[in-house]
Amino acid sequence: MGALYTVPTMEGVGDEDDPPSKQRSDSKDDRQHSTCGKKTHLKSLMEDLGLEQLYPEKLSLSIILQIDEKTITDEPAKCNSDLPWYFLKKLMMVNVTARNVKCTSACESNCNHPLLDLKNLVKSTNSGDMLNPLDIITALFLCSDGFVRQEMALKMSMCQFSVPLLLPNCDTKQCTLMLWAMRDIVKKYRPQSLSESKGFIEDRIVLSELPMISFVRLGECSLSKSEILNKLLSNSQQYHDTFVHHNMECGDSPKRISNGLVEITWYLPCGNKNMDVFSEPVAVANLRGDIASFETQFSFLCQTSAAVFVFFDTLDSACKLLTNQQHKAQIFLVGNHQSNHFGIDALESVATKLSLTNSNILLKTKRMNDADFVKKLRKTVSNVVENSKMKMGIEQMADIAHKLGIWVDEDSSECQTAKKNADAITAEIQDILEYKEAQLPLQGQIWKELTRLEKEECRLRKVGSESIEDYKSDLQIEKTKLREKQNSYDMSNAMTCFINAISSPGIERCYFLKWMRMNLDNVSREKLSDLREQYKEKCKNSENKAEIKDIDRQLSNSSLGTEHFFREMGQIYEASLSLPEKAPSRQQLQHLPKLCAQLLLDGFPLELVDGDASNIPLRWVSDVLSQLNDLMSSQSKILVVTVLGVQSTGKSTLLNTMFGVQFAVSSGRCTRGAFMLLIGINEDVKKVLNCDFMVIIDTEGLKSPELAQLDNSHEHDNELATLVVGLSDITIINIAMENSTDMKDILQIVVHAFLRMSAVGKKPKCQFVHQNVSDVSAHENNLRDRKLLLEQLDEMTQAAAKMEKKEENKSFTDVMEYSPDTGNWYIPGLWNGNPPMAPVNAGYSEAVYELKKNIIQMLGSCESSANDILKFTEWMKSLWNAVKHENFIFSFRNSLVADAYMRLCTEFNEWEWKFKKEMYTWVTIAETKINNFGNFAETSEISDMSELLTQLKSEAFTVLSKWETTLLEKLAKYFKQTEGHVYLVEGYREDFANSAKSLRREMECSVFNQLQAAADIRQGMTELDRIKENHTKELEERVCALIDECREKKVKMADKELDTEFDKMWKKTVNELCFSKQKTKNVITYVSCCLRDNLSRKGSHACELLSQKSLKDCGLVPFKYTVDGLCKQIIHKLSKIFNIEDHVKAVQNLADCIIRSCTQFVTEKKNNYHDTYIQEILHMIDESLQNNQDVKIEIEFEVSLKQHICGVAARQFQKLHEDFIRVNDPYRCLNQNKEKFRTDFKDVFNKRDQCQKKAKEFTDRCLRPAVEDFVYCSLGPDIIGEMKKQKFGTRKSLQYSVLLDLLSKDDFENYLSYICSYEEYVKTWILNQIVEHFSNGSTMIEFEDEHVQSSIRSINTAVNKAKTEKSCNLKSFVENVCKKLGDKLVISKDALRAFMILNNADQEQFAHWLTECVKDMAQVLQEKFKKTNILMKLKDLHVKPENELFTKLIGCGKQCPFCKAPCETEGKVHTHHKTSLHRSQALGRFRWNRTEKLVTDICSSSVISDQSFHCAATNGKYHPYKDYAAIFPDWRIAPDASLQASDYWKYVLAKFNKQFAEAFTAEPADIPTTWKHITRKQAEESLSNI
Ligand SMILES: Nc1nc2c(ncn2[C@@H]2O[C@H](COP(=O)(O)OP(=O)(O)OP(=O)(O)O)[C@@H](O)[C@H]2O)c(=O)[nH]1
Ligand SMILES: [Mg+2]
Ligand SMILES: [Zn+2]
Ligand SMILES: [Zn+2]
Repeated sequence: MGALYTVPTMEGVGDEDDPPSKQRSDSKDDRQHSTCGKKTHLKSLMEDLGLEQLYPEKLSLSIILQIDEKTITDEPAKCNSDLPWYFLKKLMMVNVTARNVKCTSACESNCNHPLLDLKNLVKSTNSGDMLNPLDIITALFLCSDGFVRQEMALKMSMCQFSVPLLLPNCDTKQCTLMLWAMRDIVKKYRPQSLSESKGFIEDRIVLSELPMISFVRLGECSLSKSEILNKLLSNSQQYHDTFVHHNMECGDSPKRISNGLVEITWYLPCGNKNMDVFSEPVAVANLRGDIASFETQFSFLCQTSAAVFVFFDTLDSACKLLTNQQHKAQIFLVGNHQSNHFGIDALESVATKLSLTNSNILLKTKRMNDADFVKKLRKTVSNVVENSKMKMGIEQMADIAHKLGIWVDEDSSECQTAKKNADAITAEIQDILEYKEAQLPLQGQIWKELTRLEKEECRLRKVGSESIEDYKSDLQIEKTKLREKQNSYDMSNAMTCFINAISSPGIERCYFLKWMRMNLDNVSREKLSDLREQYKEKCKNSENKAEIKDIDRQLSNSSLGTEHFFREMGQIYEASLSLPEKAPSRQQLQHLPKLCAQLLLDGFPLELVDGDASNIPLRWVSDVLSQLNDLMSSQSKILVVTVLGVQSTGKSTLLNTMFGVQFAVSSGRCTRGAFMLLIGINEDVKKVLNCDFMVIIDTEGLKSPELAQLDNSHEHDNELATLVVGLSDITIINIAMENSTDMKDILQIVVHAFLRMSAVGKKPKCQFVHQNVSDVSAHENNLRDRKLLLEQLDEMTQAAAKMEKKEENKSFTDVMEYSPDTGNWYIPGLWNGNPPMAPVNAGYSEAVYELKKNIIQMLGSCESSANDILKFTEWMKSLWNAVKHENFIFSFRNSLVADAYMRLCTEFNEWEWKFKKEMYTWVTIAETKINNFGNFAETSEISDMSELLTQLKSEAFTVLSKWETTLLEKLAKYFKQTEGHVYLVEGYREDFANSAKSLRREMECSVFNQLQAAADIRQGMTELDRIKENHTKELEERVCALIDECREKKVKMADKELDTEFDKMWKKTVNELCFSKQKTKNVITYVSCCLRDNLSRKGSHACELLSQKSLKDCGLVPFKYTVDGLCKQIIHKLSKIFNIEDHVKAVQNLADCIIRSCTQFVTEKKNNYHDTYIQEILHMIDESLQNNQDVKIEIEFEVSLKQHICGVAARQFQKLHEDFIRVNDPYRCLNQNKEKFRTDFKDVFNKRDQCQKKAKEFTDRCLRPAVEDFVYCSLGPDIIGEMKKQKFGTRKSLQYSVLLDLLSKDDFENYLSYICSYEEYVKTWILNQIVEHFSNGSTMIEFEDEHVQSSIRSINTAVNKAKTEKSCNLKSFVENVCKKLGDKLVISKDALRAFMILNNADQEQFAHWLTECVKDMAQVLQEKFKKTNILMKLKDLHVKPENELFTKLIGCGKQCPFCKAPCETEGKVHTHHKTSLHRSQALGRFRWNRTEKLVTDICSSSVISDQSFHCAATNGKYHPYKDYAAIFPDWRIAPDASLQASDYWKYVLAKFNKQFAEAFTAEPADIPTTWKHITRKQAEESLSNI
């Protein structure tokens, strides 16, 4: 290198182009050479920069763009290897300070010297260790692949930095023309000729044919060429460093690899004579190093430039170099007359040889300062530019380069093949509109029409008076037709080529897409940029609405980019999905989503929303995303950043600056729809951010309201905003509007979107970015503005809330987290000066960087919303589906929300069941205690039943309170967790808390009642017990006496004799005993009393009605509601308007339902009657009536219903009571035990050993019934628990199972009873399920066995304990045993009493036999259980599983006011009733008035149509369906978002149409065509959509 160069180095010359020889003598370099052997300059520099791994050309965009630690920390560069990254980071954010790269370590060591040390000070100012920025740039270019080079060149040109034209490689001496690298640069300028017309030229710079002026140096030169060039190009107000020069930071460091570099820059006029340096565009090239060393470069410049300016100090030896060139270029010699070495003679000889005139020679003389000199130079250059014919585009330079042996960066085969492929496609384009119609036909009118149909399906605006379902079916048929039409097209030539090309591997595909993009841009640029400019102009004055609209249409027609090809791909794919699955033409397209997903991973954008059609091709996009998910490592998390704002306010520019990406940017309407792209996150910060990819979404600008009016695009804006806000974790709201009223209208859209999100459970964050605010103190000054902004936001929130009928939202901060202080950013204008020559404002880049850091930080902290791609897709689908409906919030349905809700329900149900189960057990124990009280309960310290009751009640209270707190705590904890998207169901939290509280209240009431009843009943029996006790005693005495008597008579008596003696004695005694007949209460009077008391609160009329009929006469016939009397007349008047039948039916239904649950309650009661029973029944009735206020009832109805129920109940209770009296009648009891007395008598008389017999007797008569009872107490909860594990987990899963079962039975009668008597059907169904489940398998046996065994264990323990306690006789021993069992087993007192008589068995022996007998008892019980069938068992269970499951799962029992589908919302208390499966009104017996045909309409569709309904609730007046909430405020009827959920009922109605008609005595419905095609499988699948 530089071998020819002989002139010695001059000290102190101010040239930044250090000769290579100086480098060689550089001490550090020498040192390096000695230690590292044969290391070249290039290698050693690469090592210094830490780039050796990336050389050559291994640096790719994905490395540069990913977010890593350096992105978020602001650390200055510490060592040389930091410098390239530091530079790149700043460059990617178009920061003009990017080239000021320097390690801090060097200057720090300097600052740390507190002492005066001049020597060191002098030494350290030497920047020998510093790296020249040019070296860094050269090194990076050498390491970068084509795409990074393009990106760097583009960003450098935006900074108005010079860009490499010829890139040297000091190792190979090979230089490369950077044609590809510069391909992406597009410049816009206005030459003099267009300044009048305000026209402009926009062109890809490599294609523009411009005169190029080159500046080179010959030998040493004391003039700083680069600095002079910078001055030459800067206008008077603003100096800008286009070229690196020695007076810049590190500019004086020796260049190690960048000599031989030719840089280029452009001067482009803005059309203003006073400001333009040159009035015509000109390219300026600058060769680094001495031409003597870089002849190739010099030759290249001489052949491509209009003029070459040679800077020199001395001329002689090198003149050959100048004269040898066959230059096309004019040569100018520029010398410094002030230089010591300047020789006028040599100059003259060279000038003569080159036949130059004075005008070709510029000398800087003593009297000339820099400014004068630059002025002179400028004039010379101007002359050349104006007169030269030599104009050349960079693309044309490639040939010259090849001839000179210079490589061109486009030479690679991948690049060339890609170019060929792209050219083949774009060469066909003549007229864009025609081309699109011919080659991309699927996305045109057909797709727009499809979009219209899709939206109409959701909005039903044009349904008129037609049947909605017919209308929807027609829409579907139309859609199918359009898809067929799409499929009828063969794949166009262009698309075939396109798909082939993007199927090519790796780098070639990237080249292809880039070529396509550039080619298409070139094709449409001329037209588009003109249109965009016009659009921008016209928008300033919104009076030209029609024109604007026209331009907008033209813009959309004339634009053609790669996105149109991808869009077509999407349509081809979507259309193919309507083909049969096996169709080859469908199979062929299966791979397209994967292809696209790979492109996304490579950093290409994906069009989410097609802005032209204003729709998302949902299947296509979701399939691409699901493929993407497969390609990513499993469960990769993503975070989403979006930008929203008015048109052309620099949204895309902001994102590009922030993330270094390339969204389309241009002045005037540019982005359409919404695009997403992926940015990788480096390993080092994945943990911090808790995500693997960042998704960035760029959106089409919102139109200002004035513009929006003209094409209804307000709707489009709204949809777009809702979608992207819903998808994003952070939304950047870009504001660059001077006009505050305009801003307000745009914000309204945004605020609305946020409100909707908060309503569906998502709380995205937002940041307001105010553009073009440059003052440093902006933040302070705008304090007032921010307050104003917040006020406005609040106002808008209220307005939006009103529109969405969510008026509880009062302020913006209700809707989202927002703080005026941290949520606002002020960003100065983008350009520093006047384009086109203005560089990007450093302040802009810095402010954007601050914003970026902040956003990334915020993302790091929002852990709970980190989603993966699949969830993103799910959100996209549900948001878009809801957006298509008018009523977003009601229409929104998202499976993630549904999942989260289901999870919560399942959890909550589990806690609730645990609570209930524990309470059941508790009550059983408490009742046992009460029942055993006074006999052998171990509560000896309590003497009084009322005391026991109080104690138990307070205990119950504690347990209940503990459980209530536990439930609430569990709920709170549940909402604290970060998994499972719990934040989505935050809105239901209150409902669940209320449910917990209500459950506790209910339990408390029921537990207290049970305790009270048990205690009272027990108390009532004490007297009876005493009597029985006495009787038994009396008899025992008589028997003893008889024994004595008999013994005296004869030693031995025959059995027969004994019998007669005993009978005689028995008869006599019984006759003597007095059996006061137990008094039976007249339950009916009690019940009447309670009823009167209950109704007394309802006024005198109620009491009057009550007294008209005696309770005895009530409830004898089935309850039938009739309208009579006055009522009838009133209703009859209305009956013309609304169906009186409906009303009667509704009331009757209500009555039936109440009667059913009361009957159930009554039959469940065992034992004696208690007043609490009837009170509970009345309470149940009141509650039901309260809950069903939508059914209008009269007081007459209430009274007669209560009378009916009480009448029935009173009779049942009377019987219960009488039975109880009878069972406990002392005479009967005594007689029952007669035989026992007899055998005991005989035994004692005969002195037989009683032990074994007594033990058996005790077991059989006392223990076994008690154990059996215990088992039946415990089995209920067991069965419930087991069933809950099955499909009974939640209300929804139960309903799902019932429907599935119906489908599999496929029987009309079943459907009919399901529809007509839902509760009864479900109840029977549940019972059947239980029976079925427990009939097979051993579960039941296991449960029973477990309880039997546990009882036996208790008995054995009790016996053993009693043994140790030494009782005086067997009686007290047995009493002891019973006492020990007092908490667990209720031993019948009657049986025990009988057992105790004449008992003289030996304790030890008895205990022994007892254990034996108990062993056998297990066997006996098992046998017995085995013989009892499950239905019988269920009857005997204390807690009835079928009832418990039913009440739990039937829930609130509400049915859709239109179709009677049951509410499926969990929890007893909820704010809104909902069901996901509405059905045809036909199933609710609705028919058309005239034709009597059943109505097919489904309420989920009706509520979005413009139709009206009328019913009793509207007082017969017509009311719009859309506003159903006004009539049924606690119902939420969501449209069928999937359009498939209702398939189930459609299928059923279509199948059983005739039968239903018959059953409802109507004419069959007109089944819409599409319904007939629904298969059973589809019906079944539709259930999984709910
Ligand atoms: N003067 C000035 N121009 C800017 C600023 N920010 C962006 N621009 C220019 O404004 C034009 C529009 O920028 P884009 O980024 O395409 O704007 P956009 O908001 O994405 O536009 P649409 O997508 O069409 O709505 C471009 O030419 C930008 O260079 C700014 O702060 N000041
Ligand atoms: Mg944009
Ligand atoms: Zn309904
Ligand atoms: Zn409900």
